[in-house]
Amino acid sequence: MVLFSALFSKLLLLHIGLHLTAGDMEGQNDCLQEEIRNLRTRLSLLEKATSFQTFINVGQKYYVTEGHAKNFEDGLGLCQNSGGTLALPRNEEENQVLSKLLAIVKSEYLFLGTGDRKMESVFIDTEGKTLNFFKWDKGEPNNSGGEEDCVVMGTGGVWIDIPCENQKLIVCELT
Ligand SMILES: [Ca+2]
Ligand SMILES: [Ca+2]
Repeated sequence: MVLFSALFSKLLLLHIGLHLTAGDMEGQNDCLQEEIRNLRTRLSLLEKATSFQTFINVGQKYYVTEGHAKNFEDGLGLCQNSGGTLALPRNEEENQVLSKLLAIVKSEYLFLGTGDRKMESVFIDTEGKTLNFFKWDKGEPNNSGGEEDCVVMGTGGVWIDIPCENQKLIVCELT
């Protein structure tokens, strides 16, 4: 009887052990699946970004351009068709990287994905949210002539409000 119960305990422990191992493997499998999903997402973003004439990476974001100059509205449509939106740096690092792209393509200005068309002096992004980061040039935004509701980045990464109808380089951001 003692022997039987010892054997039974051993079998029980073995049984539990096997279950634990199977559970561990399942957990590892989930981790691997998750990792593969993340890699696939990053790969398809990379493939999309590298299909543009010029692209530059910062964090999880790519700034991309085909070198076209358009007005704000047309630029916005162009970026939306690419599955992105007009470039808008959210911090100093992103601003520096975007200004580097401007230098690479030898352009003077590029449109940013912000403006104050809805309410003067309230600059919002393309989703209607207010901004936490700005890089205004000296004396900007000045809403010159009462008709500057769009924003460009100029040489050195400074921001300037200009009329939305001006044609400037379109850079999109992909995330
Ligand atoms: Ca304005
Ligand atoms: Ca201005």
